[in-house]
Amino acid sequence: MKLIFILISFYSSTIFAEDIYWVHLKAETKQQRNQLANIIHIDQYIDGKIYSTVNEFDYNNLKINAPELLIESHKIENISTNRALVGDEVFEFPKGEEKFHTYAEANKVLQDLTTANPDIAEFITIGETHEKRKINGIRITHKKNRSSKNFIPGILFLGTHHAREHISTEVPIFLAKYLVENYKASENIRKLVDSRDIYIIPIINPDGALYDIKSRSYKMWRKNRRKIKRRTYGVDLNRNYGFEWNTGGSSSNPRSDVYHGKHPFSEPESIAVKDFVESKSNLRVMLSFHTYSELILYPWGHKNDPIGGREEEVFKKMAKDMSKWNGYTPQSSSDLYIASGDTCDWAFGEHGIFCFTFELSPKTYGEGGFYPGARYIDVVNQANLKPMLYLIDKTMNPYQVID
Ligand code: 0X9
Ligand code: ZN
Repeated sequence: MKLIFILISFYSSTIFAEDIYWVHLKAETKQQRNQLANIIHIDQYIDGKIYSTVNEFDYNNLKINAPELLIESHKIENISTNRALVGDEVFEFPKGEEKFHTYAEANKVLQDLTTANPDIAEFITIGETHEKRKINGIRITHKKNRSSKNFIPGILFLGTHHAREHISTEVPIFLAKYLVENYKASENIRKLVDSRDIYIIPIINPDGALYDIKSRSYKMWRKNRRKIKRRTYGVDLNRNYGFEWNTGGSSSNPRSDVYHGKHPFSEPESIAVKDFVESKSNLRVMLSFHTYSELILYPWGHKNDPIGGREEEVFKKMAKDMSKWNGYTPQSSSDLYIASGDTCDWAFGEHGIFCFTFELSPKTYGEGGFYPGARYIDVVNQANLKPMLYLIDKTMNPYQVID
């Protein structure tokens, strides 16, 4: 009897996944969009309508605070019925999705690339997560640059701040492989690698990304895995950066999917990015990958005002140039909706770095949303190769695009 009781209490305290709801909302005006961004995370905005996948807490909040905007909704069955068993340490993507890199597989790719190509690649670790996983990456530049006194312009690519956005791990891994593997054969790549300092960190949030695939079922998880209290986990890392933090489009409730954390840079993952960026004075350009919607976003995200000046022209021209290759829509982040505490507002606002957010494919929820399937990997990688090489090239002097 006692044993049964222990077993029941063990499982009830370890089995946990919230229900997830699909919602379709009316948001014809920007004011409505911003009102909603204070309550939920917005997956997609199209023709005056918003579509999103929200957790139970945000869904209930929506029903209380914006019922007039809720057109239709339903519980996502195959997600909510998949309950997570905490403690299961074997990580693999769900059946048919194995082509996606798990955290361990991503680390192995980075490790193998550096071991086989020590002249141009170096394995880096920028910090540790709540669950003590290392946040790893790769530095690609000719080794002579590591000790050079000359200025070598730097660029930083970041993937997977948001757990469920797994394609945003794939594109930076693909870039790392492409640069290293084409160094000898391609003169263009060789020139870039010899004259730029390229940093690629494919998974900022490994705890969240692994949680999202635990027991080989997707959980629609977004945040990191900070334990706040029993059954309440996670800070939205893209609301936790310390520039105009908590000034709109984020929540102070830990149960919300857009919870901004206790204070700016309260999370080890965002601190790791901050410390890294601040330790590299040569960084001029950044690109943070997210999914989905097919957008190229640039600051500001926390307010509607344009950034103005020559910098705005640079952002717009670069975004437009890149959109020719991937077909994504270029716009300022706040054109989409106001959200404060994101990576790029901080990188640009605090350090003047030309920082873009790509919302990778697919374009719509109907095409799979966060989980479009492994067949998207090659397509998305290829679509974004030229934009990434362009950014590496322009890192020498971003202003050249308008001069
Ligand atoms: O909301 C986000 O953090 C990003 N979208 S996602 O679907 N990947 O979660 C977009 C951030 C863009 N920034 C602002 N609107 N400030
Ligand atoms: Zn995201």
